[in-house]
Amino acid sequence: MAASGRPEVRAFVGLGANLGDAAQTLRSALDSLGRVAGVRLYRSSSLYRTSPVGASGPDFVNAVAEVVTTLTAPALLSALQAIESAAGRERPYRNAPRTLDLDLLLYGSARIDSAHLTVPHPRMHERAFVLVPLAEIAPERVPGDALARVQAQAVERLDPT
Ligand code: PH2
Ligand code: MG
Ligand code: MG
Repeated sequence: MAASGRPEVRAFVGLGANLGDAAQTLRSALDSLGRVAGVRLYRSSSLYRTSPVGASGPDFVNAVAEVVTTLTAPALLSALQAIESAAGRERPYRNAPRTLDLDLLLYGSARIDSAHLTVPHPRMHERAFVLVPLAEIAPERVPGDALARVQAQAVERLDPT
């Protein structure tokens, strides 16, 4: 139990960007995430260059972060959307190229199906750009055969700079 009286929950956030200086945007988003009241950045994966999946435009940079939070899942989602907006995120059409996308992948072991939020993220197990960084930091959260099923999707780990 944290000082807020709410239990601490481990949540995983997927980060992606394919407009502007995507790597720098992701580093800055990780920093912003750790500064949200009620959120502690526990660990983050390497950055990966990935081919767009079901989307057009330039390659993406993706990563996954694990946070420990006393926020509810909807409150954490709002915080993620505020960070997206601050990075200049616009939504002209579905899967449009984006300056920053922050997706709530997992919230403890919760299953959530509301109008605004579905957790676990409904498409995460089809996406190497989520599973490869997630497996780097939390292999126990990736089902055994999941990585093999997405191995055709191009994912390249970027050197730390
Ligand atoms: N995000 C999408 C759709 N396709 N492809 C890659 N490589 N990385 C993404 O973050 C991504 C995507 C929708 O959010
Ligand atoms: Mg997304
Ligand atoms: Mg999103």
